[in-house]
Amino acid sequence: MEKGIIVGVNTYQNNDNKFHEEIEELKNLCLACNIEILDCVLQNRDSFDSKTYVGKGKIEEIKLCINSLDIECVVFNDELPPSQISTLEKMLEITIYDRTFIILEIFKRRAQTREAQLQVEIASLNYLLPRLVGLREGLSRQRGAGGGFAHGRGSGETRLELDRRLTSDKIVALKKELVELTNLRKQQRVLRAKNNMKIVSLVGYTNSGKSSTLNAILKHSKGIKKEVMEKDMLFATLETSTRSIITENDAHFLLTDTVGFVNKLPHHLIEAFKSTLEEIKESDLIIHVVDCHNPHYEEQIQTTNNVLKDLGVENIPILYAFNKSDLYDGYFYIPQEYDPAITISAKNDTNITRLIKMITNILYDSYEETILHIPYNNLSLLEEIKHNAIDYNIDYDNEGAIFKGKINEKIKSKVNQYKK
Ligand SMILES: Nc1nc2c(ncn2[C@@H]2O[C@H](COP(=O)(O)OP(=O)(O)OP(=O)(O)O)[C@@H](O)[C@H]2O)c(=O)[nH]1
Ligand SMILES: [Mg+2]
Repeated sequence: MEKGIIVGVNTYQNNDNKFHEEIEELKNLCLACNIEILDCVLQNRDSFDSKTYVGKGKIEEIKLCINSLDIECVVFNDELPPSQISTLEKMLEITIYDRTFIILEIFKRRAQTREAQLQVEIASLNYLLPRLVGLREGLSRQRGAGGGFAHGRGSGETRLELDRRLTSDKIVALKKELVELTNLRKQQRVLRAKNNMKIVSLVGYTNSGKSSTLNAILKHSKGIKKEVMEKDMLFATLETSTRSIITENDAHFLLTDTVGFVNKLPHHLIEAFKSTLEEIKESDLIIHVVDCHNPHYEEQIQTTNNVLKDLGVENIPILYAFNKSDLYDGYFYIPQEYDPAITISAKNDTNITRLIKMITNILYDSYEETILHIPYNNLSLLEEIKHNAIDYNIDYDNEGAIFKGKINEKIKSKVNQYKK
């Protein structure tokens, strides 16, 4: 483990809570990168110092801290512009990381599929591009091998220009490869649309239980039950996975698990993950999973909603699922502004059938309760009706089939003459 300290500036005038939550979260993000945080140097200010992020006095405090605790790196709670990084590295003579770098590093370690790897690499290179000054030993920073931003400083301007060009070229090449993969996704989406398939996306703060909720719903599905990974770690899910869900009453939808969001999610990451997150925009319904046991759940909801806004997600119904109710002491009252909403425990299977019922009610809102009498000479129509219906049962009499259930707009016009 590398030994580090965190430096943070609280610019939220009236919100100490939010700031301290961010610092706690950064500690966990650092742990996920094998950095153990031994101390924090924090400061309240209206804005960041343009040269040194914190005030001059604080720089001395950081130096003392570095020396007394044998610190190897300093992690800043915000994304630092390139000029601040080089100033701070000169002043402190130590490896410097910022929040964005740490998050990118975690994503890099977790990315499994080619698509996720490409997205993370594009985001990292875009982040590095303006920070190339001093990065001489290749583009990927070697941790523990003098990997700070300014190490190896001293080569000429021409080398820097070359590095910049090589990095830009690499970004272009990676983007091209990503577009090819994304096109495949698009084709799959077109196919789904043709099949009139409903799409539901699970979104929410990292570690809130999105993947667990998908698995819990899957247990009640009549379809194939291939579970997704759930784990107590930040950003366990980096790739979207989709499962087909068939409910007890034959409602059918596709359920998609997505990457979790976090405070100050780097802009470059959102950009790079846009193609994957694009799917959220095409959903018929979003399930916003919230960890109601987390004391900062309301801020996490806000952060998630802000990222959704950044992605251009609008006019899609949102159903709030307040998860981990089993951990909550007593009864969890859902604040009024979150509506429709439900408390669930993905772990204990509490309220999952009710959640599924709410999902299908919203998805199939426009479906109409109908009774039809289909003659035996037109039974092929019955097959088509079944594909466009939910909650149905079929009986037979002397003349044909009696269908009772809910049907969609598409089939309604075709069956008018058979209405009872
Ligand atoms: N007690 C309790 N723990 C839960 C519940 N749901 C999920 N968890 C735990 O919370 C942790 C995170 O769950 P995930 O389902 O991986 O969370 P996620 O939202 O998919 O997280 P990321 O993919 O990292 O964004 C795991 O350790 C789960 O076992 C629940 O209802 N109750
Ligand atoms: Mg997950």
